Amino acid sequence: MLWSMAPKKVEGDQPAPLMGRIGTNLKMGILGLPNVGKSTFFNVLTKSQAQAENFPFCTIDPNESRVPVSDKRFDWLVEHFKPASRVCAFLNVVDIAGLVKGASEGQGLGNAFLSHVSACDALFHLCRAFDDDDVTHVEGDVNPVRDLDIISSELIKKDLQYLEGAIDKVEKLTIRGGDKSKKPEYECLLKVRKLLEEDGRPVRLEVWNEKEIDILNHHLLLTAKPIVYLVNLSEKDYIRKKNKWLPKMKAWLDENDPHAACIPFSGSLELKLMDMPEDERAKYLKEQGTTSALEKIVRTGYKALQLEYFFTCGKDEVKAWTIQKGTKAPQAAGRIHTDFEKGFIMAEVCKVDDLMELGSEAAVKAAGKYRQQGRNYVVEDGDVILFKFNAGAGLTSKKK
Ligand SMILES: Nc1nc2c(ncn2[C@@H]2O[C@H](COP(=O)(O)OP(=O)(O)OP(=O)(O)O)[C@@H](O)[C@H]2O)c(=O)[nH]1
Ligand SMILES: [Mg+2]
Repeated sequence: MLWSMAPKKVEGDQPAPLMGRIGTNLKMGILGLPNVGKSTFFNVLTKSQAQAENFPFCTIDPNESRVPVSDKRFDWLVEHFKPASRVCAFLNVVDIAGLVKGASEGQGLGNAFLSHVSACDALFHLCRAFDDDDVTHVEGDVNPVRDLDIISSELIKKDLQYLEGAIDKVEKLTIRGGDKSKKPEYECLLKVRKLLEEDGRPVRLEVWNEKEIDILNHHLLLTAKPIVYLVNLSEKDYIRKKNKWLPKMKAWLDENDPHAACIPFSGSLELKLMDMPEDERAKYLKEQGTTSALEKIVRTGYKALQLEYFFTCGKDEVKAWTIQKGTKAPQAAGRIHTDFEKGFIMAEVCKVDDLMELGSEAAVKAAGKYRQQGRNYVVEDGDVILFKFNAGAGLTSKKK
């Protein structure tokens, strides 16, 4: 049965260049058919008041907000260091307009909608699996598997349209203009077109080499964006962890997006919880034998963006610094201050899990688990780091 599937690990996965935009200000967009509960979900997630009403295309302009990423390790560090200030990591979330069949040909909000998807780096694909005769479904009835097909095929169609123009441009330069430097790009784009057109497969499912990723990152295709699937259930189904669509959706995912995470949640339960005072909420969840899915959804979204964080800790501040996966120590230091990157000497690193297990920095040092790392060190999620850098006039070490 499908219940909170974790993304499957790819065998023999090598650290490869990342597909997508470079930077740490990346966004998760909420994708789905109109009137499936995207804005309601956005509101409970970000504690905002975006308009959510029972009619399709209620949302037109995207709403954006950020949500704190909850993390027990961060809470432990705050408890341990008792800092004057604390800064956790945040996930940027964008609520976008609903997409309908034919959007790539201009139906519904058409291209405006697709440009909103394009501005996001990964997507929460929200599927309606709750019955409610009062809530209009644009396709007439509830069928999340059909909805998955509609949206996936619109994204593929839109990428194909985009490719027509892109291929034409490069073709002019390389085939007719004789510019050999554009040949690899031309060939890569033809390969993408074949994948989308003949196999109907999204770009994100294919394994690409470094050069191809570099080319694809100039085009940022819609089907290259990672997707986290969210299944919106009734409160009752969510609590009993049962819904007739879940096995069918799992079969669809196995076939169409086997490495993706899929998380069931209940918009109506989350909405109810949001309006309760803290103690009442805890009591209700205990009585029902359930938990809110929001924290997990936020953490999974953050991972889908290929973001992670390291910590700096002290009496002044405990802070989670967002970096892209695969960032090396000097560039991670540069997140704090450009001088840290320019004058980088080394990083003193320990794992937050070791710190939590052994209880203090002194104990971690005594156990030989505090490591000095140089400029080639790839920072890992949950590293606790103290950077040493050359501040210009002689060597100094500075704590942040
Ligand atoms: N029963 C039930 N109704 C919901 C749920 N989530 C949203 N709704 C209702 O569905 C209607 C549409 O909700 P929205 O959140 O505006 O949906 P949307 O996907 O943002 O819609 P568009 O912006 O038009 O694409 C509203 O009447 C909501 O009250 C849910 O989890 N359960
Ligand atoms: Mg909306």
